[in-house]
Amino acid sequence: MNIEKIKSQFPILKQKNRGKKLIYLDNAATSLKPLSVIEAESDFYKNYYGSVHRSVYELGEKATNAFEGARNKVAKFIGSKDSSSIIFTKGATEAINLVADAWGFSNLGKDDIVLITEMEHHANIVPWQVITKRTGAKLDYISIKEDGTLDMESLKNKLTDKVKMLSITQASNVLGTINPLKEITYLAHQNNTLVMVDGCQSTPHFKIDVQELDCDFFAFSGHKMLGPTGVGVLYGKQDLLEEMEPYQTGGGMIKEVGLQESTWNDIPYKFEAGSPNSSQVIGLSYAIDFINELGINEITKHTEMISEYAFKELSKIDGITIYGPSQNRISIVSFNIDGIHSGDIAQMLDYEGITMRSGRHCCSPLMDKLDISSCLRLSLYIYNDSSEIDLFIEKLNATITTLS
Ligand code: C6P
Repeated sequence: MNIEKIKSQFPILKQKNRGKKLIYLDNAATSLKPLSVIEAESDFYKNYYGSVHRSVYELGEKATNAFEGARNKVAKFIGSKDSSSIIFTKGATEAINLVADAWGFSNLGKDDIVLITEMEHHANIVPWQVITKRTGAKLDYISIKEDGTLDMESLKNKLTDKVKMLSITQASNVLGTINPLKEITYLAHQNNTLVMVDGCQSTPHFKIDVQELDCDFFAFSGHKMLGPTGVGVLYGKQDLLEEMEPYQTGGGMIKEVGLQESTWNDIPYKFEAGSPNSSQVIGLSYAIDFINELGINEITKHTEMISEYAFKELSKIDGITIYGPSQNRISIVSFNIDGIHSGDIAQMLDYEGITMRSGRHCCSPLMDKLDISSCLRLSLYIYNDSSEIDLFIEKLNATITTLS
């Protein structure tokens, strides 16, 4: 990939950070936006803005066509055979809440079990805590091993006939671990357990094929894959979505409304109450175009290559502990330096123009499991190159010397 050409399409990379050249290493939190995505939203507001799904006038019709065109594009992007399986949400968090609430309330009962893993983000923990409390079900955790991979023996042992749902991240936002999802869905389905996948960190990095994975639900956020904030996607198998009660109610999601009762619209509209986030959805479709033009496999290759380089260079630092496996990972490297607080390092690097996240990364149970209060996280994407990693390592070494 031509990284300089890619960089030139991201206007914010011309900005300075604390007066220094911006080195953006916080892509797992959110990615930067190419000009085509920024302009797509502006073009919508300038040239064909109107109310989606509700208008007979030309502008509204154009807006609706763009919105539904985005749905088709998302379906193709993740290998869904039908666009009615694609529900737009405001992010992965809302998508997981939707399933926990709408599926969980009708399908979980006393003593049923929802299984998640010790490496989940709070977005894939808390919604399940709430729904299991409401329904009398139990929440249980699959262990992770010392090397940060999933303990498949623990998974097999915990997969009893009481387990109705297994909700799991495809890639960890701290460890970088990629979970063997095909094997997991196979085991779960043998047990009549549904599988919900948190695809927040995987979707920006490698090809997703929900049919091949055979997962029942799949969630991701647009803003981590070059798209706007405020838009995410829930994929669900059609029969499951059809059986589920709505998550939110109001305009757009109904067929008929009487004084006391209403009937629900077909999927996906049953789950899209209210005027939708149309500009963000359209922006997301341009992000998908951008990714498709580069080629998702090229993106995988590039991010694997630079993260392997970063992993190798970080491993040379005295007193470093790197979390997660050395192989089969996405381009996230989390670490701590003996005797120095992660927040102090992140703050000093910020003054060198280098933006990284430090803290608990919305993964408190994982932090407890690793027996740490926080860590630093480097996360790379398409516009990062090895010279940025060299600069980062140089500044990190200088910071360690200053703070030791
Ligand atoms: N992780 C991070 O810095 P939202 O906020 O809905 O777009 O995504 C939530 C979410 C769910 N699952 C995983 C695996 C995630 O990494 C995230 C978001 C960011 O790691 C913000 S905390």
